[in-house]
Amino acid sequence: MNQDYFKNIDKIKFEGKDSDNPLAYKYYDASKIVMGKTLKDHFKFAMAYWHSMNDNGADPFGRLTNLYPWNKETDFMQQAKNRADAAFEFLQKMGFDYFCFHDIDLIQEGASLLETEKRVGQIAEYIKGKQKETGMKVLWGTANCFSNPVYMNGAITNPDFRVASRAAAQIKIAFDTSMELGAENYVFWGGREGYLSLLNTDMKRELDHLATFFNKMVEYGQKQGFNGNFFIEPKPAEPTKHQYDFDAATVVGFLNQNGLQDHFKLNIEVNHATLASHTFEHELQVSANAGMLGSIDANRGDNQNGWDTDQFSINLYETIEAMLVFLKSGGLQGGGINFDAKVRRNSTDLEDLFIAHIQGADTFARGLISAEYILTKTPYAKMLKERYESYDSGQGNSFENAKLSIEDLYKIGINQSEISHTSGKQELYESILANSF
Ligand code: XUL
Ligand code: CO
Repeated sequence: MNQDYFKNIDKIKFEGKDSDNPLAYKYYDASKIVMGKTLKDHFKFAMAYWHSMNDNGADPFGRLTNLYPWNKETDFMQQAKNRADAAFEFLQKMGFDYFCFHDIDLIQEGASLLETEKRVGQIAEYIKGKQKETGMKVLWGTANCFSNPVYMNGAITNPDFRVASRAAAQIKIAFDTSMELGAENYVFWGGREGYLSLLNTDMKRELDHLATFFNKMVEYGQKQGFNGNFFIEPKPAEPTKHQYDFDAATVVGFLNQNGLQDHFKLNIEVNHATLASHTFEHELQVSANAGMLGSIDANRGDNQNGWDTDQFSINLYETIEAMLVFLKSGGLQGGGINFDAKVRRNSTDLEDLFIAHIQGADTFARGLISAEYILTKTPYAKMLKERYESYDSGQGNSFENAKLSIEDLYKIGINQSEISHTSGKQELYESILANSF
């Protein structure tokens, strides 16, 4: 049954910055070329199934405020089909080509894992049919190994092997389903992989289990002919007090230490970066430094709140700084921009979903266009290059190429008298940024 859930909303068009139509793109012109590539190809915008199709406004203090029409159906299979219909209608109207999902976003979890496997398999068939009709693709799939109470002590890092093996089985099902739907990537977000108290935790053993499991997933993916990327999505805490995939640097270290560096990349989420006391651009840069900048979960936090508010992106300054890193490091490896964001509990109109995603897409488009402007039309790149020019030739260059010993450095350094100050020009860099849009 193909209902028209958003019948009052037409396909969202690009109308330009002077438009006052909230249901039109002001900056996201999909075919616009920036740095030699269309905005559509740079971004690969994706809808997050769990927020946009499943969220109902419930929070830890209050019941749901907004049961979407496709979720009102009580028969779980019909509900899942209605939800898929709504998802595909939404994607087509937004002009997005991709979605991301957890296994149990697609359909209500069964009483046993076996029952869940059956249900997920059935709805995947239905979704595959809709993909054939519309050309919609999966940016990444994942397993929800954090909602079911069985994971209260962790999933793969659970002290009890019975739970760890259940998590492994659930991940295999989610991975197989993702492959079935042609997913370009597969994500691991370890919301319950970590500890609440170190007193009752053998951290080394748990981390070794995680590494062993990831290595087995690499083997399994190869055996199945998976051509995509595995991504780890760092987050320091929430729901677990301390999560093992704390931030990008921690994850890069873990991957390198366990021989996983050639098979994994990172999925960086804005609000996870800020929870780790970093900026979004810092986390992108750390990933890019390691050659592991895979994908982005786009949202923003709230300056007054210390938790994951998952709000849609509107922070232009933050996005421009991020897009500078994005362009300088050659974009994303295999991934895209997934709006891991939800409308507020009191945003209860269906059009709010559209307005939120439009603003998110416009913010990224505007950020990228401004970053291109900064890199090509302002002194920015030259200023940055000149800041390091003492390493471009002479002794600085010898040091950079590891040709100077500590004794050599001593001889050079001991004679550096009266080093004049060189301004860092931070305010000038900031004014370039502030005048770029
Ligand atoms: C949680 C989060 C997840 C992952 C996928 O903070 O970001 O939704 O993106 O499990
Ligand atoms: Co996320």
